Amino acid sequence: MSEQDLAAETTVARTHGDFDVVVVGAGFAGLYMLHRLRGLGFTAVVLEAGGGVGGTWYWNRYPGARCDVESMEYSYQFSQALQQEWEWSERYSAQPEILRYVNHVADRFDLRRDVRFNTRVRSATFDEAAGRWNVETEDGLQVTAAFCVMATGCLSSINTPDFKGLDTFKGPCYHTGGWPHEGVDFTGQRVGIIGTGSSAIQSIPIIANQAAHLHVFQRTPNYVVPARNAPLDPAVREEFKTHYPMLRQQAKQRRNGILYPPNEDSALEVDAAEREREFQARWERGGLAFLGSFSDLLLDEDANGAAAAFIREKIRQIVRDPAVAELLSPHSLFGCKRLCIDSGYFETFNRSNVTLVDVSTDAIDEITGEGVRVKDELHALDAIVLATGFDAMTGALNKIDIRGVGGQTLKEKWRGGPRMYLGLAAAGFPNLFTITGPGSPSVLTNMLPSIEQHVDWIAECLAHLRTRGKARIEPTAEAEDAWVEHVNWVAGHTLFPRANSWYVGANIPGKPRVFMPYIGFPAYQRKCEEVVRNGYEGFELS
Ligand code: N01
Repeated sequence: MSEQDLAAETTVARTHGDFDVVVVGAGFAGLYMLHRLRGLGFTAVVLEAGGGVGGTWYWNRYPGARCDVESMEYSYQFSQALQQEWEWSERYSAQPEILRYVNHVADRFDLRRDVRFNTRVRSATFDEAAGRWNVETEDGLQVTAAFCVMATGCLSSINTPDFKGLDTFKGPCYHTGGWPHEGVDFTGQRVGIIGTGSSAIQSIPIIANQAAHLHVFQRTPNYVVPARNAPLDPAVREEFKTHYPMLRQQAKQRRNGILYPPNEDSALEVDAAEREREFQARWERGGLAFLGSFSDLLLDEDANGAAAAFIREKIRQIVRDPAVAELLSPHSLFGCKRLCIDSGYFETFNRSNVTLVDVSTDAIDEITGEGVRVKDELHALDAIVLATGFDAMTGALNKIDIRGVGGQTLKEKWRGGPRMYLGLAAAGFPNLFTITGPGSPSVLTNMLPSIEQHVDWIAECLAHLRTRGKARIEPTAEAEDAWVEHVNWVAGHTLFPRANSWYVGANIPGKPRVFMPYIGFPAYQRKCEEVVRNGYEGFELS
């Protein structure tokens, strides 16, 4: 079904009148939320800005876009039938396959009829007298519901830096997070890509293969480990399918909800040869498993430095020009920004049609009609790719005018950084939930189990309220304060907050520096369960 067909089809979604729940976003979170709500007999509508389902996988269609969590784990587990019938083709799925999967889920569970596509939410206002949320969209639609669930994604608000002259560039300019659906052919073109985060690292090898010349504008080099992607081994697929429930349970006990085996040893307690062996084994295995090489990589600066040195040595071995290798070598903390997973990234810099432009000390001065100017040098270009990331975790929520009790806006409440109880709800905003909001493990984990855990918690909470005849739920300010303090306390025992990452908002000028996600998926799940067991401790129900 084409997106136009889908959009046309969904205009029949009932959007007038009152609902039990309005859900914003039809990515993995919003779709599963709808499924759970229906199962419990609640009426719900989903409002989605895009022309189709899939959220991040709907928008991020840049060349090489691929998940860095392995396919057999990056999938829903709520339906045993679904996880048995779907056949992933590669170890790490590429964006088109994930989008096919999420469309399959939407069809299989008949979800589209309650989704209104091409509908961007402008505001959500809590009507205190009625105890309901009024949600308004940019095209003037008004929906009211007793509860509002924000399933707006952690990395969905794109960051376009304020480059002088950007709008004067004569050629096309693309953002990786909003790639044209018809694709882009760079054949014969001089292309400039700004940024060297995960999105750039995936797209650079492919664009370099096509373009006449690729200029990579790098402000900060990144730690990158190989994905070692390959067709999915049928034996691995079968092993998962046979033991899915057990493996899913095991994954939930891992710090980031991913199954790779963590090594509990300290990097400093083993000798240099053993350290090297472990790093090398993980390097050869590929993917995020490198983070599990030793238990203290993200806790101890010396342990961290050992992993950093190992990767720098790999870069020197791969990149032939020593000056380019040095420029590509990060000297920041390892793993405290999202670790990048590549397929041939460093090798790409050995190509004669690729130039690395260092903009670490001399920033990009301006973009002219002809290209990108750094100091006195103009890099003439036919097309520009902005791989400049996202206003993470708070960006999508702050774009919506969300008003709670007394007309207070969420944006105002979050002026000093996001404040939420469990990353699920905020004091002063009754009956509003966020899926994988700030203060929950979210982006530090495999997003799928984190999403399912939040959706299940919210669904069961709403069912509980209905059973008890309660109409309103809101966290207390005390519970919220204590949780925010706890999130900071845990982060403070790690190296994470010291890195200039999007986890702390460092990529967005003026954004308050707060470490936003919660470190520790198993402890977090236990806490959420305990809150329920203690009668929704920390919440006021009325
Ligand atoms: O964005 P980023 P991303 N001048 O913020 C640079 C997920 N993801 O889209 O580091 C020059 O990481 C910026 O430089 P610096 C994943 O969680 C997952 O790549 O700020 N450069 C940086 O190099 C990931 O972490 C997957 O100095 C400027 C780059 O732009 C997250 O999304 C794939 C600049 C932005 O990197 C975001 O990744 C892709 C300026 N003014 C994404 N402003 C997988 O699953 C910014 N930059 C594999």
